[in-house]
Formats: sequence, C-alpha cells, structure tokens
Amino acid sequence: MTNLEKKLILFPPTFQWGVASSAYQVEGAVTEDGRGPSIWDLFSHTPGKTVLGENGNIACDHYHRYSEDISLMKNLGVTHYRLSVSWPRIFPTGRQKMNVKGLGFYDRVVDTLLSHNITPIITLYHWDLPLALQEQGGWQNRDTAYTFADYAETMVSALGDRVKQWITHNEPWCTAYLGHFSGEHAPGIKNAQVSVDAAHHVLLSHALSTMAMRATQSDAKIGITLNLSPVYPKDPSQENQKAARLQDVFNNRWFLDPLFKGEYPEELPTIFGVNPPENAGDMEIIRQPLDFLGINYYSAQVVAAPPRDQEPWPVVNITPKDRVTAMGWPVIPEGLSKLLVDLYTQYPEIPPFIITENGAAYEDVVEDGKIHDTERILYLSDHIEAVADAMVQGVNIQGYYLWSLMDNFEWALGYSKRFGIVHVNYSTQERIVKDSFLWYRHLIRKALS
Ligand code: GCO
Repeated sequence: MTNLEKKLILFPPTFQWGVASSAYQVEGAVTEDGRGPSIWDLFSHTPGKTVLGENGNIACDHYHRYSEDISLMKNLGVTHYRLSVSWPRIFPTGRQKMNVKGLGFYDRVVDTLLSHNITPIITLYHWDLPLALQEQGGWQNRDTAYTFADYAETMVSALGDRVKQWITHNEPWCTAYLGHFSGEHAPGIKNAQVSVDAAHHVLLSHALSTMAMRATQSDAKIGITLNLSPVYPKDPSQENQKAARLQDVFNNRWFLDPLFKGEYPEELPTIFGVNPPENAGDMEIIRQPLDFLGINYYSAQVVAAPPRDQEPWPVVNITPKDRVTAMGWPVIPEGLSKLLVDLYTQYPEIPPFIITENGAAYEDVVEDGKIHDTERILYLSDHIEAVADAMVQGVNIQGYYLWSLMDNFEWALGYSKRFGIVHVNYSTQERIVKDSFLWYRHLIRKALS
C-alpha cells in the first residue's frame, strides 16, 4: 500500500471526489442557440493576446459531446463534477432577456449528471463576462455587481431544485489582476485603480448574489473559490518576513481579509499605489457568512526583500525550480497543507474548505494510443496526501476536485498546456484516457470502499 492509500481512511464517506472544468475552456459552440459574445471571445480573437491566436470557438466541443464526457466521468467514478455556467448563454447581453435555449443546455447537463449519480456543483463566474456589460464598464462599474446578483438568482431559480452547491466566483484575483492590471487576460486592461476597483465590485457581487440566492433557495450551499498560494520567507530575518507578508497580501489576503474579516489589508496601497473604493456599508455586506471556501491550489512561493534602494514591492521570488510543471510552476505539495492549516488558524470565521482545483500540466506524449503521465500522477498523489495531512491537523475539508477532466483551452496559453487526465485530440475531438485517469479511478474506488 502506498502512503496515500494508508491515509485514505481519513476521508469521510461524504467526501466529494470530483473533477472540474469551466464553460469557455471546454464548451465551444460560441454562437449557438443564442449565446452572446463574452470578453473572452473578443480577447482571444484580438491578435497577439493568446498563444498562436487560439480561441475557444470549438475547444473540446463539450456543448455537443457533454453526454459522452459525462459517461467518461461515470467511468472515472467521481461523485461530483464542478462546471461553470456561461453567463452570456443565459443572458446574451448580460441582463434581460433570458435565453431559454442557453439555460436548456445546463438543464440537460445537470439531469444527465444526476442520472449517472454525479452531483453537480456550479460556478457562476469563470471569467466569461458578457461583452455587452464590458461595454458599460464591466467590473469597473458598480452596477455589474447588481446585474450579477440578478443572473445568480435566475440560475438558482432554474436549477436550485437539483443543484445544491454554488460557487459565485472563480479566482477573483485573476479577474482583478490578470484582467485589469497585467492585462494578460480579458478584458486586457492595465490600470492599478481599475484593478482594485474591479476586485471590490467582484467581491460586492459575490455578496449580493449570495444574499439573493439564499433568499430564493434556502437550502443552497454557497461559497466562493479563491486561488491561493502560501508564501515562505527566505529566512526569518525581519526584512524577509516583511516581504513575505506583502506577497501574502498580494496573493491571498487581498480577497481573504474582506471576505472573512470585513476589511482590506492595510498594505494594499503599498502594493498597488492606490486605495480600494470606500463605500459606506460595503465591507459589512462583503463579509457574508459562507457555507464553504473553495480553494484552487497549484504552487507556493519563497520570497526575499528587494534591494534596499528599491520599493518594498515587488519582492524577489526565489522559489526553487528543481521540480516544475510544464507551466513552470514549482511543485510544492507541502504548501497545500501549510495553506490549509494556516487559514484555519488565521481566520476564525472561515467555513469548511473544498479543494475546487488542483492538477498539473505536463508535456504528454501519446505512444501507441496511451499516455504514461507518471509525473502528473506523482503531482496528484503528493497533493492529495497533503490534503490528508491537513485533515490530520483538524482542518475540515469536504472535497477535492481535480483540474481537469480533459485537456482544454488554457486561456492566454491557448491549447499549448494540457491539464487533463483525459487527452483530447483537437483535430478529431477523440478522447483518450491517460494513465492518471486510471490512477484516479483506482484511488476513488479505494477511498469509497
Ligand atoms: C485558473 C482557472 C482554470 C485554469 C487552471 C490551470 O486557475 O486559472 O480556474 O481555468 O485552467 O487553473 O491554470
């Protein structure tokens, strides 16, 4: 028995063993059944924004092949599936009026999952903002928060009888920072104030939608998913501890503190050079009690203070790179246990956790119709073991969702990075299970037996 197999006893029978995906990364069918354009359609069609100019027009063609893909999940033995809803399928222009055909797709997906005994968990915002809303300022505009709450309420009214777990936002850090500061993601804006304002409106939209969904469906379990990455100082010297603290604010506390303390970290202006908006009452609203916190974990960081004659941020990243994924992300499984344990101690109000994403891209090779992705298996095994190690230390973790079921559109990196445990041949749309798929299936079976 492997170390991980010995630890499976720690996972309760109700543990959610899942896989995760998102709408724009897998669905394709971007003009079908009345779907409106999103910011990612425009961005990916803008020259120079994605690797090889790739876009999600077809992606994994999941819109047409969902039933085959759900059969794969059944074969895999997962108990849960995390999907996201494409807002512009439901409201092609962001609000009024609702597109019945778009909703019909998710209705079918949910019913198919349930008929296979797979429980859906839905993310409402995985980055595909209706383009029409961007034209009115997008997340920079406070009104978008209210519009999002209306959309959330529509979704819960339509599917809440069958879907009980809802995630408002996926990785607001990416929306705010990559979308509005570095400009690497849609809508491609590069402005510190806009970024900090967008973050605030996303947080507000999270809270307003949580309240609206609860009022509509009292048994809905609601959370938000953050991408979190713990930070280690190079050594315990005061200057390096301070650097680690700043990086922690940037990576994690920018969103954690408002959600679970009702305030922004005081170091935020040191990082961005601007202040978050001050709107009376917002912080109390943002601190809504939640049923769970979704955590996406991929890597951690080791940092040092910048040279003395420089600004305190950005800090110097000295994370060892001896073991990295195809993304260049250092593999640090113990960072996951550290993160989970630290969160538990640092935020007294924090709800139970669900690992809503964890996984790795590697350069897969197809040999005789097989993919022997041993590095991915090792990555997954080490990280699931890290989850078990946090559980031993008393952390309440309700699920683990592997990113991702199949290779898909990796945003600005196009199709160049493969995160799936199922290989996708993008010319034929053929799916081939990788060794990691068989490994995960075996693990889930053991855990549930
Ligand atoms: C994210 C998203 C996913 C990514 C995955 C790998 O974390 O960026 O939630 O859509 O594909 O994380 O980068």
